[in-house]
Amino acid sequence: MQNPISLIGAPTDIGAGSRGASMGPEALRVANIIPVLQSQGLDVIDRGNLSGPPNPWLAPVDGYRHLDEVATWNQSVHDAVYAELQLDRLPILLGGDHCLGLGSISAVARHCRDTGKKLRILWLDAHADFNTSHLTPSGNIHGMPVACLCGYGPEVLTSLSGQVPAINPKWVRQIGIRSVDEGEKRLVHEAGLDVFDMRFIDEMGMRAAMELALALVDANTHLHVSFDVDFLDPDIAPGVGTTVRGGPTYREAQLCMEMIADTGRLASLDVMELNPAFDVRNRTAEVAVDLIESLFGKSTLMRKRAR
Ligand code: Z70
Ligand code: MN
Ligand code: MN
Ligand code: MN
Repeated sequence: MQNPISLIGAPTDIGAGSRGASMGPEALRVANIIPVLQSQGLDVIDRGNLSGPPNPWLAPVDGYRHLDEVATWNQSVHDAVYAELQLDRLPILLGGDHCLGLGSISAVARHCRDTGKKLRILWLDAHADFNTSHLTPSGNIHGMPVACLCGYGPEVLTSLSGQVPAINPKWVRQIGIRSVDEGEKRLVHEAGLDVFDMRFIDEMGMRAAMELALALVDANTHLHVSFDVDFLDPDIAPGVGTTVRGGPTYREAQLCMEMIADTGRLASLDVMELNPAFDVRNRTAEVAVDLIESLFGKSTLMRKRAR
């Protein structure tokens, strides 16, 4: 039933504000991502790592750091993810910083256009990643991929899917958000993103948030999950470049993943921003792999499909 899985490593920190996310793919492999997926009965191929330009670690130019290198990496991610989708495989992008969500989701958007699927994107993150070159406090492009997907950004980044905008903001559900810059807030509101921030999760619970976020997922839906590991509370996930206090607990994150698994519609995944340079004995990678196991259907007991 389940499409076979292809792991694609993208070892770069080209869009990030600190170095080290380039080591994320190997840390996830060391944390046994392949055997864990296989233990769920999945067919898994590791395609190895993509290659691309090194990180020159320069200051921003016109509001962007490393725009050319970011564009090159994203083109390569787009091509690799699109190739797997065309083979009816389920791509898992092992990041790498979150600027690469742009290439990954651009490929997914192109594939959904090809196949007439309805695209829904769950963006699990502490951050909205909805900055533009005018709004950004940092110039780091990992703070911009959702905006670029929605058509706010430089042509070299907005046009990767072959159509601008690549996606409609109404297709996005953001979960776990708790750090949004001032100008970014206005643009999130203006674009009409559906945001289940930590205030919502505190008040209503993860279950209500996920029920609403998944409400319109149906049999014709391609569900993409873009998992920024800084979504998680820093107590359980210190190994990221930008920790933000007050994220989902281990149990809340497990429930989030289990409810996504219950839809049976997960068709592509990004695992981003894991930074082994900030981690403690690869613990964050192990937590991420635990959660991915739930995302692919591990549950404590046999359960009836919820939908
Ligand atoms: C801030 C910016 C960001 C991830 C930090 C931070 C963005 N909004 N994203 N870490 N993953 O610089 O744009
Ligand atoms: Mn398909
Ligand atoms: Mn992010
Ligand atoms: Mn983030």
